Amino acid sequence: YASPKWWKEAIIYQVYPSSFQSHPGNTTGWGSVKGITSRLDYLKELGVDVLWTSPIYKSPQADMGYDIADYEDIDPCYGTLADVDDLIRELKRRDMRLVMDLVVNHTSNQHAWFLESKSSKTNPKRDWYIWKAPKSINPDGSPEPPNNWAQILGEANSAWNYDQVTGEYYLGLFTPDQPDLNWENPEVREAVWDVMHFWLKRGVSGFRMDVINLISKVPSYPDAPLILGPGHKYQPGQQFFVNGPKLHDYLTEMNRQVLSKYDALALGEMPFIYDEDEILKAVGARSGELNMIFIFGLVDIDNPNVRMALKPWTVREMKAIITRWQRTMIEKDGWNTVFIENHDQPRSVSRYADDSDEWRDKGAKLLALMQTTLGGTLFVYQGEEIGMRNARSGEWPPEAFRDVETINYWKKVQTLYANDPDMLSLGRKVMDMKARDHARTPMQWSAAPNAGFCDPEVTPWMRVMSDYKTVNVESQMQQQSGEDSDGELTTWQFWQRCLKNRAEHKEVFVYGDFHDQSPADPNVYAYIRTSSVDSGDRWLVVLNFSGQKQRFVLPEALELESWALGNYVSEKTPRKPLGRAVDLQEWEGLIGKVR
Ligand code: TEU
Repeated sequence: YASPKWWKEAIIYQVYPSSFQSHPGNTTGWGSVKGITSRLDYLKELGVDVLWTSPIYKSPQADMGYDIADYEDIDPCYGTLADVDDLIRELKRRDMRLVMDLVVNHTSNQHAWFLESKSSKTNPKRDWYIWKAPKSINPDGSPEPPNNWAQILGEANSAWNYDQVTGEYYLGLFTPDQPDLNWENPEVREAVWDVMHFWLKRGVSGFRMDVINLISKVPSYPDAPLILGPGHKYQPGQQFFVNGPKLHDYLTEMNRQVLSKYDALALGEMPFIYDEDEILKAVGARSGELNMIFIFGLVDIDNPNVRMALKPWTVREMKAIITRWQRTMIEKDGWNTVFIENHDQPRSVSRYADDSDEWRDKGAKLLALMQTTLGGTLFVYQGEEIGMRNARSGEWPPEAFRDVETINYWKKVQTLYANDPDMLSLGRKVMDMKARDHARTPMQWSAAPNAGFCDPEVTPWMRVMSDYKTVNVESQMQQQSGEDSDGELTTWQFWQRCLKNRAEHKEVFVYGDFHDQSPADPNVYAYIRTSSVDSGDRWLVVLNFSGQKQRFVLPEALELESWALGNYVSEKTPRKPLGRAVDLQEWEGLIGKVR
């Protein structure tokens, strides 16, 4: 609380532009910038301060805009630069801000820089990307890639792509459509700084920097160890490009050349790294690099070595991960991000709670209570506020998936396990549980055709989830507590209430101290948040992460003053007693003040 900042206190809402909101008369089936602008009052009412939009730049959309062909223009499917200026103006009018995605580990293979780079070995931009000669030539004349690294979004394939014209390979860590930029080259860094100035001068308030910890590669490009099983020629090379040797030099330079000149948010996405010292180098208060990063601990909880696979996990592990980063950032003067959803992850209610019709609402509210009472900057992903869930198991045929990662995954499974029905059905299960598309379906605004996402006669680019008639913004905002209901808030109304509570007690929930009260309990997560100012306000949070009733007993030193919020509390349900023993219903969550 000693160093308050807008980006610490802000509620940041992630908009996935293709699926957020289209506008009347738009026949593309895609969301648009105009559509986003039309929903600002809605977001304000929810309690949002800042929008982060996933990429809207010109792009062939090989990876939904994370393949950028022009950093200084908007893709026609989303609108125009003038639409963005309008969005920024309308945000400012409401005292809100825009944060844009900055994808500069790689560009699209259609970016002018890459087209030049690949045109000849002597082109001035040749060295803007990472080109290497084949490791060897096979007896049949075919070349072998420089090393065995696998693509991140298609681990059956090499991360190196052969170019017939110049006889060399270029690196594309994610897909062949996303060639990696060569950050060793100072001209590349200059070009990136220019892009950042361009948007900051236009009124953008900062960036979410896509895979920013992948920009420095180990220059010898060694082979990766064998991690993936039989049938996998290529292997994850993460240890050779995650937080590589020059990362901190580049981030320091970025800060000096660009960020230090604006009041801008520098938010780094940093997958594949869990090392405390490495992370603190980037987000320590005095690091001079980034303000905050997305740490992947929690969202990787069910990932073995690659994301498209399953690993069992326990609530106790989940609690330990959250507690670890809450404590670390407090003790070591860093800064947390609080998030459990984004466009790369399945829906949180399906993953961390129970998305059955019976428990979905309680589960979504439980997650709202948890997130709005954790320290750091809070992120809400579109649809999370109404408890949107994954497609039901088996509901989507394999062809329904649109994401390149899932398409590549299903291809691999079919190739490797064509005659193994068990492995094929396991593959389907992985898609049902992990596919990124679960989070990319159109926002459910109302019970109107296409869920109010686009005009009725237009076909949306991605299928609308089948439950939109019952689960949508309009009905959840309108429902009155009164005679005919039991007075319970809807998921949306509960989120709004929780966000308000956080905003009213920032010194506790955003900045305060954090102490786990139940590290050994296999189901209940209970913690104390203590105000960072002299008042010493203390709040208790008790969350039952199970579908069974549980009892939590308050530690001796604590005495409850009052319960403030709970996902079972309603006008007709009497308040919980204030005794030492807290009896919890299935998926029940409560917060209260401690004396
Ligand atoms: O994601 C980076 C990333 O590593 C993951 O979250 C990724 O989705 C996962 O590892 C795949 O298994 C970012 C973007 O958020 C993602 O949408 C892009 O596809 C990726 O970078 C490439 O730009």
